[in-house]
Amino acid sequence: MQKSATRSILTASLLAVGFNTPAFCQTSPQANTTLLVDIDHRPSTSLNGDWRTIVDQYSTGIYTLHQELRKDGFFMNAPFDPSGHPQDYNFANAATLRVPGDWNTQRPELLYYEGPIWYEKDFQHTAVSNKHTFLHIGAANYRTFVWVNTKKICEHEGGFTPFDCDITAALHDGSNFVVLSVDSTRIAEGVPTLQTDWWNYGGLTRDVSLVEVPDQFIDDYDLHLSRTDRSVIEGYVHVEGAPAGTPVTVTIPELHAKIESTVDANSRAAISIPTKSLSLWSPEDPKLYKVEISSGPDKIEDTIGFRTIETRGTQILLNGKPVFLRGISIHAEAPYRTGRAYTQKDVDTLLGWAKELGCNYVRLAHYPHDERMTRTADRLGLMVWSEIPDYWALQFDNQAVLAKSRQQLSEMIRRDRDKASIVLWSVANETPNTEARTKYLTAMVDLAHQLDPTRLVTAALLVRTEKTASGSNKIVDDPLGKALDVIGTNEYIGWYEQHAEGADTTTWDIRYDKPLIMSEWGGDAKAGNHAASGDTHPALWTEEYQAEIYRHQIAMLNKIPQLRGTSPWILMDFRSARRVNPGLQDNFNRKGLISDQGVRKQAFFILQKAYKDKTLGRAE
Ligand code: GCB
Repeated sequence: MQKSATRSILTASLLAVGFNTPAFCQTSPQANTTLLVDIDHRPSTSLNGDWRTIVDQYSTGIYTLHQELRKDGFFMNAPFDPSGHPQDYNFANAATLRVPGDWNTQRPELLYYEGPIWYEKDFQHTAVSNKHTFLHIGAANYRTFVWVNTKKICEHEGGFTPFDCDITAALHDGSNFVVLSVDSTRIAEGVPTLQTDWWNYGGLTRDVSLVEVPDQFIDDYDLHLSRTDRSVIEGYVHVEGAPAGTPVTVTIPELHAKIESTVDANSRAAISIPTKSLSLWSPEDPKLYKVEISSGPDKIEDTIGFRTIETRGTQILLNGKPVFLRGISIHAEAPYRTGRAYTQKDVDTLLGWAKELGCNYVRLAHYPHDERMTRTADRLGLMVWSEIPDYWALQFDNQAVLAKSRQQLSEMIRRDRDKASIVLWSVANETPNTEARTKYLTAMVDLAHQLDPTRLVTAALLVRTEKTASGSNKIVDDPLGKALDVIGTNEYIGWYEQHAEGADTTTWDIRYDKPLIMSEWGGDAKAGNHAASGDTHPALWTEEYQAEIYRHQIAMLNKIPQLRGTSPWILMDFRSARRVNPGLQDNFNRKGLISDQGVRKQAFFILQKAYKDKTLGRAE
C-alpha cells in the first residue's frame, strides 16, 4: 500500500493500464539520452529564463478520465481556441517558472508540492547541415519526459545528474517548441528512495540549453596524470560516430605539448603525453592548464589540473605526500534565499565560507552538485568528496534500482572526471548492514573503480557502539569496508547519543587498515539561541551547546591514529521535511555552522581555529 501510494502518479498509472514500457515511460532509466562532457565549453544557446508551466497533480496531461493514454496530451501544446473544442490547458496563458530553479521556492503554493509539472518553451532554429542539436538538461528532479514539436524524444530518471537528448530529427526551421514533464514524486524504487533528510526540490533545477555539435563529435574524454609515472598525462578521447583512423589532437599550450592520435574501432583514441616541469594541482597551488582537444571540426577547450591521489596503509597521499582532509559537508542549498543552489554566486558563497573556515576539502552531500561547484573547487584548491544519492534504505534487493544507481554513478563520473579537485567518489551514505546491501554496494564500488581507476572510492558507514566500563567503544567493522579505499564514518556523539562529554570517554576500534574520514559529526543550534551567560550546562539547540560538541569531538578525533580527514555536518542550515519542531527547526536542519541567512554560529569559530592552527588532524 505504502508503495503504490507514493509511486509516481505517471508511472503507477501507466503500469495499472498495462503499459509496462509505453513509448514515453520505458522502465529503462536512461532511455535514449547521452551525456556530453564539458558542456560549458561548447557553443550553446541558453534556454534558461521563464518557461510556461502547468501544475498537473492528476497527470491530466497524459491520461483520459479512464486512465488511458491520451493522444492529445499537453505535449501537443495545442493552441487554445475558445470557440473550438473545449480544452483544459493553454500554455500560451500559463504562469511561468524560472529555469533554472526549483519550483518549491518560486511560488508559496508550491513549497510542499510533489508531483508532475509541465514546462513549455518556444525557440527559433535554423538547420545547419551535418550538425546535431542536443537539448541539454543540467538536472531535473526527479523524472523527466521530453517532447519537441509534439514528438516524444527522451526520458531520464535521477534528479542530480545531467543528460542530453538528440532532438535534431524533430526540429524544423523557424519556431519550435519543447514540452517537458518533470515529476518530483518520491518513489520507493527510486534513488534516493522515500526518506531523505533534505527537501525534495522539484523542477528544472539546473541550466537548460541547446548544444550544436558536428556529425562526429567529442562526447567524452579523460586526461589524468599517470599513477605510475608522474611525468606522463594519459587517458582517452572518444569521438562519437567516428570511424577507426579518425585523427584526434590534444594540445596543452603552456607545456608546449601537442599529441596526435587516432580513434580505434570503438571511436576511442588513446592519449599519452610526456611532460616536463608540470606543476601538480594541490590545495596550496591549484594549478590548472588549458587543454585543447580537437577532432575534425569539433574542438573543445577545457581547464584541467593534474595530480595523483592514492592510499598507502592508513595514509592518503596527494601527489605522493600524506595529506589530512580538513573539511566540511555541504548541501546544495542556496545561501540567503534558500532553495536549490545553482548560481555562481551560490557556489562562491558556499565555497568561500569553506575557505574562510580553513578547509582544504569539502564533502558535497548527498548527490552530485551543480558543475559550477566542482569547477570552482578546482580553481579554489578544495579537494572534493562527491557522492550519489544511495542514501539510507534503498531497495537493495531490486536489480532495477541497482541499474538506477549505476546510471547515476556513471553520469557523475562522466561529467566530473576532468576535475582535479575530486579525490573521492562516494557510493553511499548510512546504509543498513544487510547482505543484499553489501552485495549491491560492492558492485557499485567495483563500477566506480572500473569507470575511474584514478580516484579513491568511499562511503559513509554507520558504526556499532558497545558500552565499556568507562564509556563506550565505537566499532568500525561494516563489511562494506572491505571494498572501500577509504572508510567514511558518521557519528553524532553529543546529539543523537550521549552528551557532548561522551566523546571524552569514547574509544575507537577500527577493524580496517585503511584511512578513516569522520564524514559527519555535529549537532543542531538555532542561530541566536543562546544559553544564559555563565551557564556551564548549556541546553540543546543553543549555539553554546553546539560549540561544546565541537570542542569535545575535536579532542576525541585527535586520539584516532588513522584519522585522515573530517567533514562535520554541516556548513549551512538546510531545509528538510523531517525537521518539524516549531520555533527551533521550522522545516530546517539546524546543524549548520552558519544559518541559512549567513549568520556564523559559535561552533564555526571553534572549528575554524582548529583548522587554521592545525590542531585538528595530523600535520602533513
Ligand atoms: C546523518 C545523515 C544526514 C542527516 C544528518 C542529521 O547521519 O547522513 O543526511 O542530515 O545525519 O542531521 O541527522
